[in-house]
Amino acid sequence: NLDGYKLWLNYDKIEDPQLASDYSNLVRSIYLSNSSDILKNAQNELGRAIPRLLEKNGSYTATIQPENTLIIELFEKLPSDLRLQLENDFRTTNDEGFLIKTISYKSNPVTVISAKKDIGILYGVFRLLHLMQTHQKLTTIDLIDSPKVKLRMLDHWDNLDRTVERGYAGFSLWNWQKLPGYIDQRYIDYARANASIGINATVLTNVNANALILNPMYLDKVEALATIFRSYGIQVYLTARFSAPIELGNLKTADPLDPDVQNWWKNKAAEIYKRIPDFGGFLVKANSEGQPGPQNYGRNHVDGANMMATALEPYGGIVIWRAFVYSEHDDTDRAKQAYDEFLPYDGKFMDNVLVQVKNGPIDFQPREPFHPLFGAMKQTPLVIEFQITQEYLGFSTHLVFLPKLFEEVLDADTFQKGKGSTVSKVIDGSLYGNTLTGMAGVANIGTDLNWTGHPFAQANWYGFGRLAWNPYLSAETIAEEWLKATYSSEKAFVEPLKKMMITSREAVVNYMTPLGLHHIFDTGHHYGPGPWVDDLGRPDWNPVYYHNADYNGIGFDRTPTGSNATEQYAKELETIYNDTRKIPEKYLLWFHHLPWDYKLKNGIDLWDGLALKYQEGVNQVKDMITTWKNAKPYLTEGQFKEINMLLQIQLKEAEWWRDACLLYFQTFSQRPLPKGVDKPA
Ligand code: GCW
Repeated sequence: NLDGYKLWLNYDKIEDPQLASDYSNLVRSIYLSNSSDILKNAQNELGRAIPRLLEKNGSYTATIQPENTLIIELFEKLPSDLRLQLENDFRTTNDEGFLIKTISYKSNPVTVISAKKDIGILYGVFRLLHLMQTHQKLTTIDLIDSPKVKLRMLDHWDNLDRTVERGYAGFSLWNWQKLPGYIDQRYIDYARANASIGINATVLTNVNANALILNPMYLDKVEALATIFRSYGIQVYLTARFSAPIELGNLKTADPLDPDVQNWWKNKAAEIYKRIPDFGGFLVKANSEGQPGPQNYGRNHVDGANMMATALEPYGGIVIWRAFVYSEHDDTDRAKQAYDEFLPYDGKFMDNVLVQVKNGPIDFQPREPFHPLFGAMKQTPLVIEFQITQEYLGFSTHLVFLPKLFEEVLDADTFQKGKGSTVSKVIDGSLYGNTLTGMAGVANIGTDLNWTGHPFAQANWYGFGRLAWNPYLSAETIAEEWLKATYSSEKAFVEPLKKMMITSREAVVNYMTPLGLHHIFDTGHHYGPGPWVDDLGRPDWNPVYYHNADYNGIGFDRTPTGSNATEQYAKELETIYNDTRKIPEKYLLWFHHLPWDYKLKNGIDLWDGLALKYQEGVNQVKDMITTWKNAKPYLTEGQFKEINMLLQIQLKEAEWWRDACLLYFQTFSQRPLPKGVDKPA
């Protein structure tokens, strides 16, 4: 099925005669300056889209004319009477923002796409095309939009041998062997897709990758990719292995306070910027899961990050330092360790350092409360790291719409500066007034024909980009945009499918880890259930560490009688989380160890409630299958079949999760399954 290759940039023919005629009028006479690579790409995109949407070419004028129906030009280059009309709107747009507006020029109505910089024009053109392919009325339009977050970044976990850590969509896109000479069309289409949703940064390599990427041979290849991506407004970043000065530079140490080490990084930065003047900087995983770091030399994260930041600073580069740390030598609750370790460093990092924090305190689970560092770390810009690839959410086999998860985290109130101190406000910088802001998503992209393995996983890439642009968008809006752009704008198709996508996140929580359970996945691959696993080398990797099921009950006590992780949250939340009567039940077993006969809010026993949640997850997948079958008239045979097969697997595996977890937990609860829960096969 080749359909999926074009992602949400299908540009299917507009069948509605009224819309087709309106849009044809709009592109009857276009002015678009193409004085830069970015603007040329804007023109290329129009050239690609208009003939498909309208079965005719747009016609262009060489200069701005009174007869123009669409004028696409930088604000400062617009004729003065247009500028005057738009001046006010430009007070609120930032350097990457744009406007699309119908105004009048020499007594004729004209639609103007304008921006302060070329990249805004490209974003505006993509938005106009999106509005067309999702059948919006455009006879008069008044749209101003600017991204709220500066770094909108994909983190690839791609190794140089083209395997992708936690990648379920084939191999890495980056063909290192053929680069730099051979430019795969895929690089361009990847950049187009990203630019269409506003992604402006990409980390090409895995945080666990070796140091080789920093060798000149590879830097030549990175340069070739950076050249393409630059023409779509995307900056390239690399992961930097902390021990690179030893591995590549033959130094005896990588101690960040050693002058030779500092010089090595300075020279490396100079070498990179000579090739790639707009190089973004380094993403670093240090002293985490066995990666080398400053602690190997008795130094700390601040020493390490600032040493690299010093090397990059002359060129405007930045360091993104990950806070995903937890140690097997520390028997503190794993959920507490990153906060304990990083909070004391607040205010000590250089201005060009950002700390990247995963959305939750454990590890990309189907549901976690937000990471307590958000809001607490007040003087350090934090990048939130989401995982778009579905390591703990059924790989590319299960349909799970992640923007619902992202939205839940972004909307969460940290209370760290009073009520309304949401994670979004931490991330967009509005809470503490920082200007360097970022959102990162671990990419789910690979060489599969449809890029993401599961066709609906494209929606997670799309949705991540949209939320990075505007963290206040709703998951519903995003689902609707994506469905319309990817499949069909028919209401009878969109409405039920939207509902299915929104439910899909709760479904996976229900059939994998309901009521706050977490990390009960089988070892290593993290695909199926493994709540019984208790014999791994590191106790903090054993599922039993997280669910603590015994004859008395189940759950992780993170209240003052247990690990007291709740103290890392603001008082308002600490009180709620500590209190079984106040805590939202979706977090119940994350924070509490409770007896099997504990009474849930609906009056039933915990054991029964848990079992019914597992069943609910299975039932929700059955409903998804029905919704998909009903959508058949709007789909090609290939589209229908592909997802139907995947949903059938998802159902089987939802049942597997339910049966495995309930049979295992039942050995402790020693209670029968309640009415309504299917007997295990
Ligand atoms: O959850 C773990 C993953 C690792 C990953 C690590 C991290 C890149 O299982 O595969 O390594 O998180 O985020 O560093």
